[in-house]
Amino acid sequence: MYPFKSGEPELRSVKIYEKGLIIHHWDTDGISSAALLLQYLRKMKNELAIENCTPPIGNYRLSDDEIEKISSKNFQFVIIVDINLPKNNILKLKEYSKAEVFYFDHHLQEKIEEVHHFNPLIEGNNGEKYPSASWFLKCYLNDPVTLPAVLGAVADHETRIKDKKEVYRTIEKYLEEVGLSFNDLLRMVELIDTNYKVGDREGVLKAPYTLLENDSRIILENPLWNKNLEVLKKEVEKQISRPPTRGEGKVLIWNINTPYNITSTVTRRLAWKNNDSIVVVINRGWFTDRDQVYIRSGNKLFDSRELINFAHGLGYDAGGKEEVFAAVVPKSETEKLLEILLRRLEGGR
Ligand SMILES: [Mn+2]
Repeated sequence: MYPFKSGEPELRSVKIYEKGLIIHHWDTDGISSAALLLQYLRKMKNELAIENCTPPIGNYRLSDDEIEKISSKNFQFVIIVDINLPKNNILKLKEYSKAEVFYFDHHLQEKIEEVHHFNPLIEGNNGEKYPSASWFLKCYLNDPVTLPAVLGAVADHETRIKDKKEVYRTIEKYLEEVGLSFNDLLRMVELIDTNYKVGDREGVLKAPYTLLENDSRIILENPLWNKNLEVLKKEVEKQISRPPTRGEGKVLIWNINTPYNITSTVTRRLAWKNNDSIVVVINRGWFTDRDQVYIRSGNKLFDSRELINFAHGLGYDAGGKEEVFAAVVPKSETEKLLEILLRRLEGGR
């Protein structure tokens, strides 16, 4: 259980209100976390009016327009979950909406004192025990292990969740009890994530309500999500079967133009196929005004931390993981950034 200060989840204090908003990430962990919050709030006070929203897919900040739109609806409380919004963005939301703001996350971030900020990593807890926002919420709300809690954890780590021994043991026990396999979980995550990958923001917003049913069949047999998955799989296969735009040397480049948010998947698959190279994928088709630049190597041929910091230093919006670099670049600057990155990856400075 998450160590509470007072013995009761502080979130309970929203009981005095009538109207609230949940802002969540568009991926399975965000959707699962929203489902857990909805479930908790409904159970606590049936008459609460709760809405949910997600930033435009691919944007890790709320625009001024969105903040204004939210503010015009007079929410008394806002819960942000699983999305690492910039601090000034959250403070602006608080100031304009005049709502009480709760923020639950498990990303590395600085503590925001001006809102009710809950993040086990900031409090010095072991990240191993809180692999996802959904898992953290399960602990925070003192919930039993449910499908949304499990799905968020599997979504954020895929098969690597098996390395987190304590959590994985709990998941295995859950699977045995409900008669599901780990592959079923992976399949559910894949299906739920189709919503954002095809760019269906409405679908993302409806998904927490589907998860609230706590029924794996409703997820596995969802006709729309299965259709999405078929379309996405075909598109990924199509993109990875094309030859690179630049195929010589240590760095291979693919210029793609797909309207789907599959750049990460395409880059991963290409990196698996080209183990001895650094793979660069530029997708020109997801945003109208910006390009996605992904770099990945299956063999640790570059230091992504270093590259991310370098891009930040140049003022670019970049992030990633151990073996992945991801950036979103205004179209007019893509070529310039690519040139700089390539020089770095190829060894020159
Ligand atoms: Mn997450």
